[in-house]
Amino acid sequence: MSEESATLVAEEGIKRTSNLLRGDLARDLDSAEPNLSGHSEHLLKFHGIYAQDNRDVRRERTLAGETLEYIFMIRVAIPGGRLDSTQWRALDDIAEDLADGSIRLTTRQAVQFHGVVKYDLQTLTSRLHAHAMTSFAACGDVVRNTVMCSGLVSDDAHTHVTDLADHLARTFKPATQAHWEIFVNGERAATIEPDVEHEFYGDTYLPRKFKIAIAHPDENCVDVLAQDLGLVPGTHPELGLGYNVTIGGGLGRSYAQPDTFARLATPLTFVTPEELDDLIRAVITTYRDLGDRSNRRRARLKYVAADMGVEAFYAEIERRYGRPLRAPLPVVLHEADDHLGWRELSDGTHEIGIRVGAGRVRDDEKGRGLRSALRELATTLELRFLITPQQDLVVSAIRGDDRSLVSDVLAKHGVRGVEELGLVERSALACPALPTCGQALAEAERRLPSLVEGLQGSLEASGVGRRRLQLRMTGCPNGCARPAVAEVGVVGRTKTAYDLYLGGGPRGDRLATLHQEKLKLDEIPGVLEPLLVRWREEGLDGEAFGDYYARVLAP
Ligand code: SRM
Ligand code: SF4
Repeated sequence: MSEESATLVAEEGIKRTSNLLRGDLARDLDSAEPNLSGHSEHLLKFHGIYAQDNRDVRRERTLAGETLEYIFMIRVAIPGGRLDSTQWRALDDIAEDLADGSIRLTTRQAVQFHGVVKYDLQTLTSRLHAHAMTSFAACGDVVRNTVMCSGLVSDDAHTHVTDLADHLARTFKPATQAHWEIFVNGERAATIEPDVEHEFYGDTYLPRKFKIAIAHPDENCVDVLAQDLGLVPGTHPELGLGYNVTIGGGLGRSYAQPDTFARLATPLTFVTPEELDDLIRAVITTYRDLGDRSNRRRARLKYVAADMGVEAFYAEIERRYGRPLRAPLPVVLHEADDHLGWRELSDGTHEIGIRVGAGRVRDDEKGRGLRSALRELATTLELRFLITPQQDLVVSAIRGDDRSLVSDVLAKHGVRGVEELGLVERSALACPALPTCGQALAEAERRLPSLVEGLQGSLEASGVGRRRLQLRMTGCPNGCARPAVAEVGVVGRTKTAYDLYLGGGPRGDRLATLHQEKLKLDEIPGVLEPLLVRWREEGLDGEAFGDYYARVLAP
């Protein structure tokens, strides 16, 4: 092994020797063991699957000398979060037959199934395939699920963008046939011709994940500056419609590695639709070749930008692009729309945004609730389902005549309307954390309702009135619910302690700052209340809490 390759992380070797993401997966999936080997677990991620164990019983099982309860999470990549009724019913069937009974909507408009056992993985992936869905490349060191504001799909004014997330998914999905051989059509595995991968991936793919978002020009629900690459549709005075491109964002940090940090993307250029793919290829190959393959914690594009300096980084992209990078148009970001409630669209159809609550679509113990409601709607009507980057769901393409039917079904199953939601609850996000996430240091999704209640209490006690307060909670600093850009970010540090970040904003254009470390969850409302009082007393007209904090209180 050369000195250079000796410094590469083990995952690089696993990729290189995997025969384009096959490795021993087929054999390991067939074995009688309930789990897979370490190498296979890494390759599995490219196929959208995470090996996990139920952490609620990890300790007692270990103490009793029993094997862990091995379970799998499968993430379904859904470009722009767009599904039809048939697909929604298929997802609902999978939740019932093969997972833990829930459909988990993610902050990147994907769907996750939790609690799947090894022997059901191929059945599940085949069912997805039968309904034109896939988990392939939803995880792994590749271009991930592209997020796109649901308003760009619903709104007639943006038809030129409607299919962009699908286009990017097709263009940047790995070319290897491994997924179809192993997870969909096993019998072909023995006979298949050797296949080739895209040049921009090569046989070791990217150093880590690469994320793209397409923002609405009038609102930033996708948190475009948190992405490796962001696209904001705009009109150039000479070139017409196209995209402003932002680059080098990312939010994850690690307590163990102080040289990791959250970073907002910076504007790169303006491209026409015809130029877009070439530009993305230039960015991806820059990342492929210059990203740090010796330290996975620092392997994201943002560190290439920060370490090289923006000027040199842009020059390298330009060289690979082979044309001068045009100056970007000024990008002005607007407050995120939560897409909740009813709206009538310009084509005369209607849509309703439904608050899901940490993205978890399920029924209550009596078998009633959101999951049943959505199933009934998907069975009765031909609808469009749009997952939002806030873990909520917009049910769209509702004909005028069907609007009352939709309202009745939701009411019958006890689904609350937007007017019944508290203002903290309305925009609160949380990552899954315990018991499934292997990286969780603390609870998040399961403790979100009590934190929401506490903060709602602080909001009311402070006399602020009916004003929004954006809360995001995660079980560790990886930042999966994007707390680093929230007005109030609560980030797990130990089993019982959280760091409190304040001062991000509703436009997603500023990082929050650390306000106080190692708080217990029930201390957080008390810490916030006096700050909310000051906001009421000193805030400017219409000023959001995050903006006030950043202007007046931030250290
Ligand atoms: Fe994430 C890892 C869940 C969006 C940054 N994320 C994980 C894993 C897979 C844990 C693991 O590696 O073992 C989590 C699965 C837990 C479980 O049990 O389900 C997980 N991430 C999620 C989701 C489901 C959170 C949610 O509540 O919806 C989101 C799924 C997105 C999707 O559909 O593709 C999710 N993750 C994000 C975001 C937000 C975004 O992309 O808009 C971020 C911050 C942005 C960024 O990438 O910087 C994010 N997740 C991470 C990181 C830190 C990466 C880094 O380079 O710093 C990790 C850790 C890792 O990759 O090793 C991580
Ligand atoms: Fe897991 Fe941390 Fe992501 Fe939460 S933020 S899902 S705890 S990796």
